[in-house]
Amino acid sequence: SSPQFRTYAQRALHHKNPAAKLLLETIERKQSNLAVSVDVASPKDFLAIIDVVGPFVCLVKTHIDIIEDFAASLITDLQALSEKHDFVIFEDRKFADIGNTVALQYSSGVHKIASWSHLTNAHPVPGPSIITGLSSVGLPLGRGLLLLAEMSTKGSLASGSYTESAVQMAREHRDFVIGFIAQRRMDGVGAGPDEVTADEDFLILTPGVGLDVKGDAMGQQYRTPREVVLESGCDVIIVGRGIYGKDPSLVENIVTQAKRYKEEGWAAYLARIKS
Ligand code: 5FU
Repeated sequence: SSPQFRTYAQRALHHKNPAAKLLLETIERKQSNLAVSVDVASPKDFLAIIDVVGPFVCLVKTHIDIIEDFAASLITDLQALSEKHDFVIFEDRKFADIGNTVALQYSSGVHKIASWSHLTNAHPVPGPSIITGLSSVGLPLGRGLLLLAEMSTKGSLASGSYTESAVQMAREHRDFVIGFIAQRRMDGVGAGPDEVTADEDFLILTPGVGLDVKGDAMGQQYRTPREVVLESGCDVIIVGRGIYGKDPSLVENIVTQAKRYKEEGWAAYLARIKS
């Protein structure tokens, strides 16, 4: 059967990549397919939000280059929260350059992403060499890569044959590419019937999730957890402003929203595996 009708626990057994295994096991352990995207500039707010949502999420997604006055101690604090609350870390870096450059951007510079982020992602636009570059750094560390097969924004160019090529690239690098940022399942996309192996099981992490609004003023589009997980077969819902809203100091509201999205995401998953 398609992976979308299997439990997260069953799927964890069949993944060899340590980051994929960790994510699936964490989802099962915490009964949460909710990821929170913490897109705030203040390091203090960043850590405070993560500490508050930590109990409810399987994964925290970062844009580390948003943080003002970045200090290496922030990473130590983030890792301590990841241990305390049992969540996976995903730096949403969206690499998009030649293999040699992305390998340096991933390992070095101010942020040294590979040293702390279990998952990162890349645009497939440069072709397979971007995977070669990133895997030279990430694979020995047990990291995993997601390819951006689709985007949530209005007018996205990542569609049709571009999306199909992204899936083909992933199929050829199953050790490191564990799945996609996409809006739907990618099982069999772009492949003839003989090309899809029985054990093909890509993780689908999906941004553009919101319960109260349909989008923002800059092209973002939101769908509900039910549409994303039950109807489109995605595995993880990624929620940013829907959870921390406009004021990161409103702790009670953040807790309420995190619980709400966690429950909606899990109910959609339970309905999916029953169908
Ligand atoms: F790849 C993508 C995409 O297609 N859409 C996105 O929104 C990534 N994102 C990220 O998810 C984006 O950079 C934000 O960090 C987050 C969505 O935040 P929101 O506040 O829930 O809209």
